[in-house]
Amino acid sequence: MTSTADIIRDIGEGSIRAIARALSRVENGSPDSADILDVLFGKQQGFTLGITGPPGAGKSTLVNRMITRYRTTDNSVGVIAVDPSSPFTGGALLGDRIRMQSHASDPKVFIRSMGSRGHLGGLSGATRDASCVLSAAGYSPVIIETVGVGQAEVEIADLAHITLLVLVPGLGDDVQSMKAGIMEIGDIIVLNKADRNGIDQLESYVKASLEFMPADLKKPEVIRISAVSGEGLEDLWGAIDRLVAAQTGEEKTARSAVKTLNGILTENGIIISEKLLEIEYNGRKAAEELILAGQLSPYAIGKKLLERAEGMFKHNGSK
Ligand SMILES: Nc1nc2c(ncn2[C@@H]2O[C@H](COP(=O)(O)OP(=O)(O)O)[C@@H](O)[C@H]2O)c(=O)[nH]1
Ligand SMILES: [Mg+2]
Repeated sequence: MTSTADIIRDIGEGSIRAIARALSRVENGSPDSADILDVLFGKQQGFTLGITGPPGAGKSTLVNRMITRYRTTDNSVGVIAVDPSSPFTGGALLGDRIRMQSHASDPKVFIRSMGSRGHLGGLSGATRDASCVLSAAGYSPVIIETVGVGQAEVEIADLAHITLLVLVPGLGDDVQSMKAGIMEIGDIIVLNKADRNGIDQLESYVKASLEFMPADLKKPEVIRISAVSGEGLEDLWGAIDRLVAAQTGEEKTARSAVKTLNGILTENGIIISEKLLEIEYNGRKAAEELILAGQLSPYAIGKKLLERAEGMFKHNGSK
């Protein structure tokens, strides 16, 4: 196995193979992934762009346009396509690859599909760590495309410095915008397929919904585009550039550091809890059985584990 130090050195020298290797290790939660990420964390540069929205909204088509746009300024572009490992998204992902294929042979474009394999932090943890690797390897922007408008996607989109919510006419208002809080995901709401009927209704609908946003939240910009024809893209690029410019380096770094710490604490909490379950109940499975048998509630178990942890800390402190 290639050593951590070798991987990090090779990433510094721009080795695509080392980047792919680091990505596999962090995705699988391999034992040295924390050491790799520890070094790479401080080397991150540039910015991350999250793109979320219902399947078929044109996210991948837009990502393809974005890659072209950032390649003309000679940026290296990283793309993380998040695949929730559902049998239904396999096809969508294949479609993504085809739509981004024009960039497949460009060495300065790195496209990675993410599954939830092994990573304790689930897809959002795996995506966060992959984004750290790509960003440290010099890709900017790192674009994170995630399918859907549920809590998991919101979490993933929230990792990025700037997030775009892509909506389209005719996909059903129930799916895309009726969900409470969905409008609050995006810094920019992109209304794609402006060439289609229904775009005016969608725009009125979205703008009306934004009126109900809590007053202390910044309202997202709403921009119409057609990812296929290219209409409106200049406006969108301008809006993204303004948001990038408005975030100072320190703000971006602080935000990303706090979010990363929150994620790691949650993951550590899971590890510690599993260990405590082992000590106290002979493991999670046995604890679950106690709950199902009606002998203990999940709350009682949670309380017991915390007491146990506190007891351990007291014990260690008094030594
Ligand atoms: N008419 C029209 N079709 C589009 C537009 N953008 C994307 N599409 C089409 O919508 C379909 C889904 O696009 P895709 O990028 O895979 O959507 P994703 O699932 O959100 O990534 C494809 O057939 C695209 O060609 C657009 O602006 N107008
Ligand atoms: Mg897609």
